[in-house]
Amino acid sequence: MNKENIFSMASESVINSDDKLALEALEMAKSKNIDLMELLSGGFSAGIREMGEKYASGEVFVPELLMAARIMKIITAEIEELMETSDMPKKAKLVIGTVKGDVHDIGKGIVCSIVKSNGIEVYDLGREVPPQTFIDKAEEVGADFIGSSALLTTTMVNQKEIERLLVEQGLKDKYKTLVGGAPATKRWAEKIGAYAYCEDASDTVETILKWVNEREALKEMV
Ligand code: B12
Repeated sequence: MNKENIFSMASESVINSDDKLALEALEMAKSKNIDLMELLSGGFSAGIREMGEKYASGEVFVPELLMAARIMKIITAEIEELMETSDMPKKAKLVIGTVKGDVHDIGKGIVCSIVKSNGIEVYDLGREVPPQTFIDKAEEVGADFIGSSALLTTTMVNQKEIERLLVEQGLKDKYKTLVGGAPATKRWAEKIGAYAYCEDASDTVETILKWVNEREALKEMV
């Protein structure tokens, strides 16, 4: 079985909510030394995205989405465990969560796994997180980044609220804010004054590591 077939198998397992097939695809990918992060974002995520299209066209409903989401959760956890990097020196700290009113946390979960596997310390606040909680946690742990995920056009305003609170509390320059989720865009990030919009998990890693490298270069200069 080639890489393409394994990716289709992964996608199909999410569409059919088939946990056995999902784990089989994972085993197969492992035996072929396929990059598991790629399998997660290219294979399994393709399945959940297709479910989104089916939902939008009225072909499937919330219960089917929930079953597909369960497969994503199982697989993300499995892959994260395989990528365990607890002894890696930590390069930066990220506080992350899904904003208040929003329960979509699959994408955030993927971001957490991939970011962690690149040596970034992650504090995951879960979902339906009030704006002030992001800031309180960042203050508590001395974070570098605050990342918020929003999947609904009605909840993305909470990303703006985080920016407003940071300004109000004189903390705007202390943290780099990252916004993500399907309705977020580069334009939205600019409009609300966020540090960056990240399209996906690898974009998030790139953005954080670029900042880490710039900080290192600055340290060397002084
Ligand atoms: C699965 C799903 C659900 C599941 C969520 C389960 C879970 N635990 O997450 C359930 C069934 C619970 C659900 C519920 C609802 N959903 Co829903 N759901 C989806 C669906 C199909 C997939 C979302 C997903 O997981 N995508 C896959 C991941 C991998 O992609 P992602 O989230 O975009 O994440 C990537 C990037 O965005 C980025 N990223 C994400 N977060 C972050 C954060 C940071 C900091 C950074 C840097 C990057 C980043 O990196 C990720 C990985 O690459 C989408 C369709 C879609 N196209 O998004 C609809 C969708 C988001 N849902 C929708 C709706 C309407 C709802 C409901 C209101 C339905 C209802 N009538 O009840 C409820 C809302 C509940 C609530 N209050 O939140 C609409 C939203 C419409 C809108 N414009 O607002 C969508 C778009 C479906 C549609 N086409 O209509 N949903």
